[in-house]
Amino acid sequence: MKSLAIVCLLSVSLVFGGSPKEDLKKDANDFLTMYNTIFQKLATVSNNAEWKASTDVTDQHTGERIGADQSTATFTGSTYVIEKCRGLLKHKGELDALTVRQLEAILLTAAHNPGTIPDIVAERVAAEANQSALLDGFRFCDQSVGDSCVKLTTPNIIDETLTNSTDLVVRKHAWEVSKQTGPVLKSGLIKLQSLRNRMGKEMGFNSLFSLEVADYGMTVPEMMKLMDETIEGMKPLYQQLHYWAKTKLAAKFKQPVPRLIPAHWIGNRWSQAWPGIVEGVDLDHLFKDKKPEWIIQQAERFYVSLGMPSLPTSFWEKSDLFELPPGAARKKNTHASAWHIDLDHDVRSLMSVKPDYDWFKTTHHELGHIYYYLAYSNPDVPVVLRQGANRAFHEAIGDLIAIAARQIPYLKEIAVMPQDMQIDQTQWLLSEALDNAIVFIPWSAGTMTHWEHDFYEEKLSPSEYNNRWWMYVAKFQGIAPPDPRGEEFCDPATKTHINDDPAQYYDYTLAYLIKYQLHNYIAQHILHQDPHNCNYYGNKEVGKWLWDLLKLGATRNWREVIKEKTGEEISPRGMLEYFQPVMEYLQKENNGHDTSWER
Ligand code: X8Z
Ligand code: ZN
Repeated sequence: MKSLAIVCLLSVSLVFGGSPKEDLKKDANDFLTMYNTIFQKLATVSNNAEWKASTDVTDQHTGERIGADQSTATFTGSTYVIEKCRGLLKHKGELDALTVRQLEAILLTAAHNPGTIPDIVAERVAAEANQSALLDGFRFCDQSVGDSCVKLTTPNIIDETLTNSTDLVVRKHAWEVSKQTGPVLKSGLIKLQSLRNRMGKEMGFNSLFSLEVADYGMTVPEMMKLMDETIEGMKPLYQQLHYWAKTKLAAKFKQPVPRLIPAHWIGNRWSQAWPGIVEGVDLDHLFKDKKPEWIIQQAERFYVSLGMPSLPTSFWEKSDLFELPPGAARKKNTHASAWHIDLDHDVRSLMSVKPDYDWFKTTHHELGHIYYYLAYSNPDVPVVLRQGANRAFHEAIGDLIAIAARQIPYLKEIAVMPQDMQIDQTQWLLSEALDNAIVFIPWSAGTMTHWEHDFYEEKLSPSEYNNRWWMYVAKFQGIAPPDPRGEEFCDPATKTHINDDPAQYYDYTLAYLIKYQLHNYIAQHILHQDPHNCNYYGNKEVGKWLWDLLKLGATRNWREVIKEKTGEEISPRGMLEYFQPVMEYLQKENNGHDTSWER
C-alpha cells in the first residue's frame, strides 16, 4: 500500500510539476488572486452606484444600483466560486491560516447571493434597492391638509423637538411624525423577510439571522445567550436608571409617575438614548457656537493627534456631510454611514451634521470606521479580509474615541468647555449612562435583536409585527407608545437597520462591551489615568496600540485579538465597572424603592 501511495504521489507531481501540497497551495493562491482582483473591481462599481443611490435618490440611480449589485452578486455567488472554495477547504489542514480565512470569508459572502437560485438573488437585489430608495427618499410631513402636505420636516428637526420641547402635545406629534415611514415600508419588508430567508437557507443556514451570526463563528442560541446574559447583567443598573428617569420626567412634564415611560417623553425616536434628563449637564450647549465643519474637523484632529494620518483629500471632496433643508430638491439618506468605496483609500462619509452633541458623537463614530478602512487597506491584508476583526469591532472603534472625546480634561484642553467650569463627576457619568451607554443595551440586545430573531428565525407573521415589537419594547426597555399601535403601523420598519442592515443589530451591543473593555485598558495600562477622567488627546502610544489592532483587518480570529489586546474575553464586566459609581448614586437617590416596572 505504502509503495503504491508513493507511486501515486510521484505521478501527481509529474503532472503538476510540484508536490501535491505545493500544487494545492498554488491552486488556492491563483484562485484567491483572481477572486480578490475581480471582487475589488466589482465592489468599487457597486459601492459607487450605491453611494449615488443613497446621496441622490432617483429612479435612475436606483436602477443603476440594481444593475451594479446584480453583477457583483453574480460573481460572488457563482457556483464556480462556491465549489472552488468548498473543494479547497476540504484540505483545510494543509493550507495556511490566512488562506483558510479568505476562503471562509468568500463562502459567507457567497451565501448572501447563491448562484444556485439566481432568480431569488435578482429579486432580492431589486427589493433591497427599492426598500432603500423608499426609506432614503422619504419626506416626513409635519402638517397636511386633506391629502396634501403643507409643511415638511426632517429627522434632525424631529430629534431637536424630542430633545428640547417641554410641551407633551408637540412632542407626541413629533414622535408620531417620525413613525410615518412604517406603513410605507411594510410591504417591502414582508417581501424581504422571505427573500432574505430563502437566500440564507440555500447554503444551509436556518434563516438570514443565522447566516449573519455565523460571521462571529457563533450559533444563534450562543448569540442569543450572550445577549440575554448582557441584558441580565445590566438590569439592576438599568432599572435604577429607569425609575430615576421616569420620576424626573414626570416632574418635568407635570404628570403622575407612570409604570412604563411613554415613548414621546424621551429625546430619541426609539428610546435608544435618553439625552437631556440630567440637570446641569447640557452637552448640546457646548457646541452651539460651532460650525458643522468644525465638528468633523475636530474629530479628525483627535485621530491625527494619536499619530494617525490626515484624512485623504478625496474624503473631503467626495463625502456628503451636511444636512439638507426640508423640501430640498435632492433627497438623501439621513442616517450616518461610512463607506469604503474601492476597498483601498477612497473613503467617504454620508452624514447630516449639525452642531450638537449627538452629531459630535456620531462624527467620531463614523471617522472610526474610516480610520479602520485606512488602516487595513495595506498589502498585508487581502481584499476580502479588509473588514473589522469582526463587525462589532468596526462599530466599537469610533465609539471608543467618542468616549475619549467626552472626557472633561479633553473638552477643557480644546476649549469647548471653560477651564474653570465645575463639573459634578457623578452627574456627568449619569448622563453618559443615559445618553450613550446603559440604556442602549435593552434596546439593542433586547428589542432589536429579539424582534429580528423572531422576524427571521420564526418567520414572524405580518399580522404580528407591531404587536411583537411593542411587547419587546415594554419587556426590555420599560417603554410604551403614547397610544396603542395596531398593525396598520409598522414601527420596527422606522428603524433604518431593519431595512438596510438586517439581522446585525447585536453588533452594536457587542461593540458597547468591547469599547468599554478597550477604554478601561487604555486608561489603566497606557495612560495610567482614571477611566472617568482621562485624556487620550495627543497620546501617540495610545494611537500606536490602536493602529496595531486596526491594521490587522480580519486576518486574525477576533477572540484571540480581544484577549491579546485587553487580557480578557468579551464581557459586560468593563462596562459595569465603569458605571459602578452611577449604581451607588442611584441606589441612594431611589431610596430603596422597588424600581421594577414589570408588575
Ligand atoms: O447606525 C449607527 C451608526 C452608523 S453604523 C450611526 N449606530 C446605531 C444607530 O444609530 O442605531 C450607532 C449606534 C447605534
Ligand atoms: Zn457604525
